[in-house]
Amino acid sequence: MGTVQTEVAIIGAGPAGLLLAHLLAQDGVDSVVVERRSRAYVESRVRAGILESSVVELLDNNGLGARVAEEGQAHRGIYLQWPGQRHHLDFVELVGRGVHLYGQSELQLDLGRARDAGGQVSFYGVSGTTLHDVDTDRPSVTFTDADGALVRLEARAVAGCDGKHGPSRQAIPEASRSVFERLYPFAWLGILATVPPSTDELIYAWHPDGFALHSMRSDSVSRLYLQVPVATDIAAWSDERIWDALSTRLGAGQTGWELKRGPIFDKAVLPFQSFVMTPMRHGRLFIAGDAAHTVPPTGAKGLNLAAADVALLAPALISLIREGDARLADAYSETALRRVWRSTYFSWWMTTTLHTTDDPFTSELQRTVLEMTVASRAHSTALAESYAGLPIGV
Ligand code: FAS
Ligand code: PHB
Repeated sequence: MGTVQTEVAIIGAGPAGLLLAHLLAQDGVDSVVVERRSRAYVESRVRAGILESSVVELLDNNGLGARVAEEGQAHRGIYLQWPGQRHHLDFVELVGRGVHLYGQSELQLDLGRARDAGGQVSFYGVSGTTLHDVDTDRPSVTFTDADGALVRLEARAVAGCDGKHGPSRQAIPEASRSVFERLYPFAWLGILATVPPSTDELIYAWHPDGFALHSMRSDSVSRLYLQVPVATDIAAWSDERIWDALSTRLGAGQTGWELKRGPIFDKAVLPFQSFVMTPMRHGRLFIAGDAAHTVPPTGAKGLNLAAADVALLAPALISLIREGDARLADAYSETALRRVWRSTYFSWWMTTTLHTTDDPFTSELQRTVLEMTVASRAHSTALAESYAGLPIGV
């Protein structure tokens, strides 16, 4: 078995893992990233699209803001709608900040290029990732690399950034772990289509047939989602059926507005789940991103939470490894979880307010909440504050 030494072993080359690696490198702390998928696969995954302004600022402050500024789109707010009603919530007017539209796959490209420039070691296409001795100050990770060689990665700390299905969570003793979970009776069918968006900013639409969201990736590519039953088979949804459902749900009672259609080049069913695992730290193992928590995408929080976690974790690891000062590391889990639970609540609120059920009482409550939100500055400010996000570390 070959041995590799580093200061921080990072499991997972998603946004959490690569952004953590970049923030550590900014302070000269070495890391090795271990990823089970190929780099091409990781960079091609179609996922999130919205960045909170505090995340854009974090990227910009760390030399990663150029393409976000050039190719991203600054959005002042969103549209909330239900049949016959469409209301724009102007976050900049309400809370002084908006959001940025920038695809997660673009961010993955930026992070990968930054890591190349730093000349740091990453292992893609690994298997058998196993964590060892995380409750000592000499933890390690073993794995089989893409060439079939066994590798032991020795480190001062391990960052579990391995998403919803990774091994790092299990390295925390079951007796020490608490899991909080909420499943939903629906999912999203998401598409990417080569067609200019039919809106300038995102439309979140409640409709008796089901929720629909009109997002975008550029002036020529639209990203749209529609609520479907949880066990939906994508094969049952032809392009025409998808466009018909989106047109119905987004166009209901919107006189003079029509949804433009175009060739769909990507479609998938996305499961919904609220999940939080505590604590986010055990000994020298620190968990960040979807490895610790997943939220329904309705609140556009998943990627932003991952970034907020590692913005806290990087200085904690730097203090621990460089100065032997454990105070930030000891506070990491509690501090991160405050934002995790706020984002979990907001994602649950957006999801349960906008997704149709077959209960008439719930439908009346949902319409009432939407009417209150657009009519009351206090309610729309509360939504704006959560959607645009709070400063990191708050
Ligand atoms: P990630 O899951 O991105 O990365 C974890 C990495 O760890 C993966 O690359 C994985 O291959 C790797 N890994 C796992 N096990 C491993 C092992 N044993 N060894 C080595 N590596 C291992 N969020 C939004 O805000 N809006 C959206 O529209 C949205 N859509 C989504 C669609 C899908 C299909 C999914 C799954 C998520 C979506 N999300 C969305 C949430 C998503 O953006 C996550 O919040 C974000 O990717 C979190 O980043 P990471 O924590 O880095 O986890
Ligand atoms: C996206 O553009 O992929 C997106 C935007 C907002 C959401 C979810 C997904 O709430």
